[in-house]
Amino acid sequence: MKLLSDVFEIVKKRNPGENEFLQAVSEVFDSLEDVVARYPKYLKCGLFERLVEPDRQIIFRVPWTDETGGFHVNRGYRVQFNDAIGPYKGGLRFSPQVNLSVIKALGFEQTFKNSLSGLPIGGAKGGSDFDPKGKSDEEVMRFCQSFMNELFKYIGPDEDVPAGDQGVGAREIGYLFGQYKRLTGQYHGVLTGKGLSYSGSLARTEATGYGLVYFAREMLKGIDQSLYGKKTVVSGSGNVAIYAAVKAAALGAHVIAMSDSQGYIYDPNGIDIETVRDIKEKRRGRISEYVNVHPDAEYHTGSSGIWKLPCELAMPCATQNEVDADSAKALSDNGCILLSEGSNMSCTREAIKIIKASGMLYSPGKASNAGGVSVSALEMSQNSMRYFWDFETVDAKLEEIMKSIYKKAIDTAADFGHQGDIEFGANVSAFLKVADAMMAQGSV
Ligand code: NDP
Ligand code: 2IT
Repeated sequence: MKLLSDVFEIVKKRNPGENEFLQAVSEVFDSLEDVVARYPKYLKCGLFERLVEPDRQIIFRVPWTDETGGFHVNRGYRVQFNDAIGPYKGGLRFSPQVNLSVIKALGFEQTFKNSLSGLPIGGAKGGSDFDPKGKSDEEVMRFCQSFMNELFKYIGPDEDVPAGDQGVGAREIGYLFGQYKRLTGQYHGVLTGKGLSYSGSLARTEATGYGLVYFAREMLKGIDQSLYGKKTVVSGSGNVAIYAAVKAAALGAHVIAMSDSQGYIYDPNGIDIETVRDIKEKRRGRISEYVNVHPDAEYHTGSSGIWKLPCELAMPCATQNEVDADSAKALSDNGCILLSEGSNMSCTREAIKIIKASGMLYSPGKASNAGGVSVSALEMSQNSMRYFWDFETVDAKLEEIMKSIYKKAIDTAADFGHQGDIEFGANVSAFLKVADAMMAQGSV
């Protein structure tokens, strides 16, 4: 009989050079040795080989023209990873760093995250190597329309429901939705993260960041601590980072630093989040502009320096592998007690090992950033009902979902003798649900 390590060797051979994807698979597989020992049936029936192969990978040409009539071609992706527990669900990322490996890694992660949410959604991810930075609204609109001209063939409210991610926010979702509607004549919940005037959900914008902080609060409760008064570093200054900082501050944390892809700001007085929102949400500017409004703050070029700042709570909310071994070591040396991932796959494998060995609390993105997709699923529910819930109702559901994910992870970890290991508990609990659904449906 094959071992899990043999399966991983096959994955490596079949997906050469796909480093991000291999990283995501090995992170999950490392937690599953104990599952295989307890339940050999999964290995016997070849479930792991099936789990690591996406159901479908769609790659397409996206031609568009710029303001001057110049012609461009980007590459579009949609990887429909696994629909064992519900229709495919997951975001779209527009960034020059996008490639098949990144999208497969994110789609694989999404399958487990969506399982943890407890809601009936399968896993997918998509996007393009298009960079929305520096483009006019009209250029972004033309790109989104061209992207949807192909994508619409593969999505639907009971089939596959994309949403936002890096580089895809309310503006892009609006253009994508408009084009889907034009092409199909259908007005339904085929995308989430829609504007509030056209069937979006209240609290979706805030959901990932708020959910991250609700999750961190549960982790801290586990060691009889709270966020109150804790020096907190939040990397990034996009959708996830901004609402993580808002909620952390509302619960009494002292948020001292944020960043963007070019550098970070340190404000000993506490980050003024309204200034950050004005720069990043309203003007799509650079985080460096913060010091023009707050001269006591410092701006440093290079984003990774943010992890050298002494802090008690670290919430990476920018991108994958933003915390490497050096950064993890600096955090633990400086007395940080918690790292909770807001971005997907924030930490390298080496960084996770250092963080866990140091005794810091650690949560992987698939658990702690699941608030975004959870409220997306609530948006789907509201669209199906042709109804809406008020902000407090959605926010209360979000809070309950984050608490339940924490409990699932902690209880599963304890059940397997890995007390307190949230990464292990999240991976195993998420896996068991997906695996059992696949077996029940005869897909193995
Ligand atoms: P946004 O595009 O809104 O923001 C991304 C932020 O990260 C920007 O501030 C960007 O800076 C910064 N950034 C990008 N690359 C780097 C880098 N290499 N170093 C430092 N900063 C960087 O994206 P989101 O906030 O939506 O997504 C952030 C992360 O959260 C991603 O990993 C995403 O997959 C994950 N996530 C998002 C969810 C959502 O609902 N949106 C849900 C769950 C997870 P700049 O302005 O310079 O580009
Ligand atoms: O990584 C993620 O969970 C997201 N980008 C959100 C996906 C969604 O469908 O809301």
